Amino acid sequence: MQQRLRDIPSPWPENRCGELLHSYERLDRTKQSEFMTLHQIDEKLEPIIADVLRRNPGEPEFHQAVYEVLESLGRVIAKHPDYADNALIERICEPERQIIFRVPWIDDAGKVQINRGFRVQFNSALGPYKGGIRFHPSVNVGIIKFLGFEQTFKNALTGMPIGGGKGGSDFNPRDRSDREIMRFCQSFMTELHRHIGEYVDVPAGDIGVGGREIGYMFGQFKRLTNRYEAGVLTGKGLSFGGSRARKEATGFGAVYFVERMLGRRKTGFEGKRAVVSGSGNVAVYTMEKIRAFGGKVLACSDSNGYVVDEGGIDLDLVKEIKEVRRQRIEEYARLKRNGVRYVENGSIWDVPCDVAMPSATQNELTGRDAGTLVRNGVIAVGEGANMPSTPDAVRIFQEAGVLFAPGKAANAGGVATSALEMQQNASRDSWTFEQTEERLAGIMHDIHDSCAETAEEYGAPENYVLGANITGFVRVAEAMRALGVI
Ligand code: NDP
Ligand code: 2IT
Repeated sequence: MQQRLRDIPSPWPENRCGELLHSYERLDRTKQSEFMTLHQIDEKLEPIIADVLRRNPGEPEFHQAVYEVLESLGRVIAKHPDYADNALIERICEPERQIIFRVPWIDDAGKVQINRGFRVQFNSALGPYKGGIRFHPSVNVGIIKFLGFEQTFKNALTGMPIGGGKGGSDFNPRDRSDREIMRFCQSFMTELHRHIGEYVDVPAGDIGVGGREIGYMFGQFKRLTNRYEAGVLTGKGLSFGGSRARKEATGFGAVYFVERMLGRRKTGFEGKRAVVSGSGNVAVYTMEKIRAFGGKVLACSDSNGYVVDEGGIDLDLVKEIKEVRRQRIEEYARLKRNGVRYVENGSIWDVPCDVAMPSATQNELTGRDAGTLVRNGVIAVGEGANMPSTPDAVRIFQEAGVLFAPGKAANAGGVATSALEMQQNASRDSWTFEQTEERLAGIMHDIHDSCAETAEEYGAPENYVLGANITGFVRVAEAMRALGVI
């Protein structure tokens, strides 16, 4: 029997739309239809959301990701009711395969450590599963499922032949020696290698996984399989089959997207003040491209705090601190005293700016933060991270008329360039930086334009959330229909 929404605990206690979703059953008929209109939720979709909540308990990030996509699909179902046939949407919400495994390794003190490894192979309608690996203590199956679900639509938006997947571990790389990182990566790959392959599933990096970790994992894959299968992982170093511009691609791509979005309002980054959260791979190259487009980045952060540099963030210093010394961002303020402020445990979104680019992690920008940004006159928000804005924050931006680029569209440049790396590996070729960046820019412009066109087609101009969700969904749905009940 189908469970009702009221029987399921609210997945996002702090969120207005989470509360609304939870209390839907208690509203009278008029209020229920107001809710439906507000959220564009087709009545056929409500039991699907209820089922996802019931069948995936304790996974609030996965609930949130599914809810945010299904919220956009009401208009598609109204126009093309057949997309709701044959449990197509239910199948899209169910991962094809979920792998959970033990990762034992030995630390530098000789002590045996245990972590949990995950790979969720979400959807392969468009191509082999593709998506990053995250090493962070917060990782659990719900987080990997949310990321795999998002990845499926993101990858569809790139227009490349790649399905969606995600993996990771609750391993905390912080303060671990290089040898410990290597031993962990080798143990992780010792299990993962049986589940991946050039035509099966192609992992890459994400939080806590960069070129160094991909190198150790590729080395172990090669050793276990006795195959130089370059296309099995992307984000590789240039010395062993990596693509130029992959490291820069997510950040650069996000800025290309936002620049084009601003262009529709006859403006651009030139002369704008930007705030970029995080100081990892995505954040660093987002900052670099903003500067190249004539903008000034005032602040960046890590999980301990944020730095504000009114003179504009000194990127060489950030790279030195984060990529070479692997230290905390607080070090920036220590090394560069003049005009620099370090704030511990505050919100970086309190810093007034024209463009905000959250590039750290999920739900890092709340409704409160969105309110502050709007009051401070923000004109555009581009998500470099995956789902960094809470549903409340997204609604506040949209209601205030702020241009809002959702992660699955704005940060797709990373995975798109991974697909370019796969192309180079398959043809045993190696392109120049310029060639690769040009392809990336073209892909980002195409993603922007197709999201904008879809939003207009469905009567919601400038609603990039709707545009991205519908475009991605339709591409996956069309392929799934053609492949039969799979
Ligand atoms: P990195 O590990 O290189 O950097 C992550 C940054 O975010 C660090 O500054 C980190 O700070 C900060 N951060 C991580 N977790 C938290 C947290 N819980 N609270 C506050 N800050 C946090 O990762 P990436 O730059 O690769 O990834 C950033 C985001 O971009 C993620 O959402 C990822 O899924 C997304 N993404 C990444 C792509 C890629 O190609 N790498 C592609 C598309 C999206 P600290 O060092 O203190 O932990
Ligand atoms: O979230 C993402 O898109 C990534 N972490 C990159 C995935 C990839 O396969 O390059």
